[in-house]
Amino acid sequence: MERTLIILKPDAVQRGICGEIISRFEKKGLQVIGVKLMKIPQALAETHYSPHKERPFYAGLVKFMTSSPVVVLALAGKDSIAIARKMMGATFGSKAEPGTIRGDFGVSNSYNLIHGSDSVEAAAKELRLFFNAEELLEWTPAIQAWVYDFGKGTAE
Ligand code: D4T
Repeated sequence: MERTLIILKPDAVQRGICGEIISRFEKKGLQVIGVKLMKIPQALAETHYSPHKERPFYAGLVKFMTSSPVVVLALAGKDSIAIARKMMGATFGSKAEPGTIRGDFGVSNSYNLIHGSDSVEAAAKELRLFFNAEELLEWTPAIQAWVYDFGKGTAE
């Protein structure tokens, strides 16, 4: 199963909507294989957002992400990266479609509630940055056989 890194940003934690967001992923069928509350150290935030280093919003973004605790999730599922991104919605809360996490819960463009890895390479790198190997658990949900069709041997 593909893995992805999700960060419920400081605004999601402060607004008390982490449970609702995690619930959406659980109900969709994505499996939580890692979760923790943490305050992101400055150096980790800078590394994580280094692709945006030259962008005008970089300094504000790092300040925001280190300002208050976040909830970090590792999710697993077939095509979990694309599915989670679709559920998150467009980057800016003001533009995100209703039905998406950003569309339903926020209006701000910079306080946009959630981060999700955008590629297999980014997910692998980000999961390594935020979790030790032993913090990611291999487990089989009891409902797995009803979440996917395994009739042909693979998850469909
Ligand atoms: P992340 O990376 O947080 O999952 O968001 P996106 O993939 O949807 O968006 P992004 O990488 O382009 O932006 C990262 C992060 O920066 C904030 N941001 C972005 C901002 O404050 N001002 C801006 O103009 C942009 C483009 C929001 C998300």
